[in-house]
Amino acid sequence: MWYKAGCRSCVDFHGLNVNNSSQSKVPGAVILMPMCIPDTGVRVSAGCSSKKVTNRPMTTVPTTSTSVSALGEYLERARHRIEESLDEYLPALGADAEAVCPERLAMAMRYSVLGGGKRLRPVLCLMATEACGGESAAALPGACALEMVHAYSLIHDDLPAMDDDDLRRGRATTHRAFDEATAILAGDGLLTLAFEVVAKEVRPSSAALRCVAILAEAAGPAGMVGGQMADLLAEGHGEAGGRRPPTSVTLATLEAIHRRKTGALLRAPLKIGAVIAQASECCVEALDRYGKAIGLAFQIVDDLLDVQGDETKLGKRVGKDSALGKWTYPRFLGVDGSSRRARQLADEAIAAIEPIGPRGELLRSLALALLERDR
Ligand code: GRG
Repeated sequence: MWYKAGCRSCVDFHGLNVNNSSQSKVPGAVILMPMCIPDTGVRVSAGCSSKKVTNRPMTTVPTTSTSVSALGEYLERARHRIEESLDEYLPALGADAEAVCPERLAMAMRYSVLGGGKRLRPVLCLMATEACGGESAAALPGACALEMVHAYSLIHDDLPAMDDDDLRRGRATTHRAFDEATAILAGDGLLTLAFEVVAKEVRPSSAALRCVAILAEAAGPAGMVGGQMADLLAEGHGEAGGRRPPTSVTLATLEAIHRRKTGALLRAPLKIGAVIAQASECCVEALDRYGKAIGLAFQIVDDLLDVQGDETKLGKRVGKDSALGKWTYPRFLGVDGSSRRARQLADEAIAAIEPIGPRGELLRSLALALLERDR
């Protein structure tokens, strides 16, 4: 749970613990007051304007004083909708389905995507759409595509040639549950399906085209894949695939690696969500700055969890980074320095969406909540 001693009422949302007590342990955390906005179709004006005027918030639109329980409720409902949509987009099982996708591949893809996870990237996408006055339903295809790309990256990252992990989301990694060839193909299948879903389901087609470009850039050589390669090289992965002693890495290099490896796919949902809402460039840019800051903060917290986290809650091995002598934030800044840097980035994220006004309240709460996650 997020809030430990003294917590009066907590909701545990897959490690994004949310507390409706006003005594948050996060300095400066805001208290959310749920406020229902009727489905008037009228846009509530914020600093940035969007073309879209439809308005059907998923749960509540918080005021400037926001309760953390509103965030918890939102996250629970969003996760449910995302998982329903993922289930529909993924290849089906059964005799008739075999003609479309081999059952073993469908099973491995479904196993990898539907087996838990915080659904942070799709949630960010839905929140961004709503923050720009759009309908979350319109963002579901983009949100699911982001989760598919994320699941693919985890499958491939866990492979023996990469991190060689046997535990993910509290159960066997895909190559352990199936086999390596099936895991590679499940990852490939998810990556390509993600683009199919965006191209076919995001409307209008001009928005779909833009989303394809954003997702490709975030996932590809300039983003996640490039970051993964840079990380392997920094850890001493030789050109011939062998290991050599790790190179000397500076904090700036580490930051550049993480901004691509983890940060890019956490930044993309904000931009995709804003594009789907047909938001003004001002809103797109504000949300992009938010995504850039929380993307890095998320990785710093991940490094901290590898030092301080609970393996059972995390559902993956801990202490691996330090055991392997990996470059991490705690190694450069220590635990306290890393926590301070994460907090600084969360503050940057919050400041970035100032122009969005009250509609950005859930995103503000989420930025603080991510600092306290325990998985
Ligand atoms: C192999 C192409 C390729 C890319 C791998 C993202 C990545 C690049 C590797 C993951 C390594 C890792 C565990 C990084 C730490 C940050 C991170 C992405 C954690 C997992 O994301 P969560 O915490 O996972 O959102 P859940 O299970 O909640 O979805």
